[in-house]
Amino acid sequence: MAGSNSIEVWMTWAFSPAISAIIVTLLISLLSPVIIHYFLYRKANSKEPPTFLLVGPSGAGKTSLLTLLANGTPSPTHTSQSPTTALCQLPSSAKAREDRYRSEHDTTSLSRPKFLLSDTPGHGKLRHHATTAISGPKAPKGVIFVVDSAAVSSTAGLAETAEFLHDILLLLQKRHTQAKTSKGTEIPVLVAANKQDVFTSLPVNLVQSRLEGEIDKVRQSRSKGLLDSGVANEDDVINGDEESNWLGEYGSKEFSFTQMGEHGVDVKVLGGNVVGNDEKAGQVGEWWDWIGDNL
Ligand SMILES: Nc1nc2c(ncn2[C@@H]2O[C@H](COP(=O)(O)OP(=O)(O)OP(=O)(O)O)[C@@H](O)[C@H]2O)c(=O)[nH]1
Ligand SMILES: [Mg+2]
Repeated sequence: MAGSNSIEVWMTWAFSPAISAIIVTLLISLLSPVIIHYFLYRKANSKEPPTFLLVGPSGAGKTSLLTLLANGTPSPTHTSQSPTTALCQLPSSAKAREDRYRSEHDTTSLSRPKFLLSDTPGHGKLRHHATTAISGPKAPKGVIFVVDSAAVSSTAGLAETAEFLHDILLLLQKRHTQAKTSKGTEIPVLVAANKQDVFTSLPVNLVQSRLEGEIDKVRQSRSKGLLDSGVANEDDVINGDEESNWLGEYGSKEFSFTQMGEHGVDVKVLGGNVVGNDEKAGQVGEWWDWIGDNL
């Protein structure tokens, strides 16, 4: 009874024209947006920056790219033995996703968001670092698969690169199809056709078509291998096991990166070079734009 009485007294006072009630109401209405903004802003700020993952065969230029994006200049590198992470910031030359509708003449400063770039070793025996980072609980914001555009002109180099890329794309595809909701499972992939400065390097469109052709061979031989080894049988085909191990559009004759869109993996192939001769050094503008688009 005493409780309801005191509420009644309080309500009577709150709705009365008393000056103290008006001041308190005014203070509440003025301060509450400020307080809500403060809490929301603090929450947004305390979030860890998103992570982009660098993967690709050994010698493709992942560590060189990491040092260039983090420090502005590429440093000399050695074959990586363990993963490393660096904090990077989008340069003002690249527009972040949130700034994409800004007018060219808008002079207020761009947001220049920060992100983490995580380098993984490309050596065959150390690729579990890359695969666990992709299939682990905390998904990366995007994957940058670095390719040596000169190495893919040789049969062996092309086969190694395509096989690794096939496995990475299949992991991402499985992550997407096995997820209960599609939220956070659409991980875009940038195939960074690096070393465009090298005389023997293939142009970007050729890097793309050769990789697509070779990935097609990999998925054919993997599916044949499953059937031949007895791991998969006719029942598996019916149950969809074979289908879930097939990259891209199931049963399609030719593989293309666009098929990955259906599986929540947007693949872009863009060229550049981390190091090179003086006037062409550090041509990574298209890659920065891709990072900005996906931040
Ligand atoms: N010409 C040229 N050389 C490059 C370019 N990018 C990287 N390199 C060279 O390629 C070599 C290998 O680069 P790394 O960055 O160590 O390669 P990585 O992908 O980290 O290799 P792992 O750590 O073994 O997986 C280095 O000698 C780089 O200087 C480029 O754009 N052009
Ligand atoms: Mg390295």
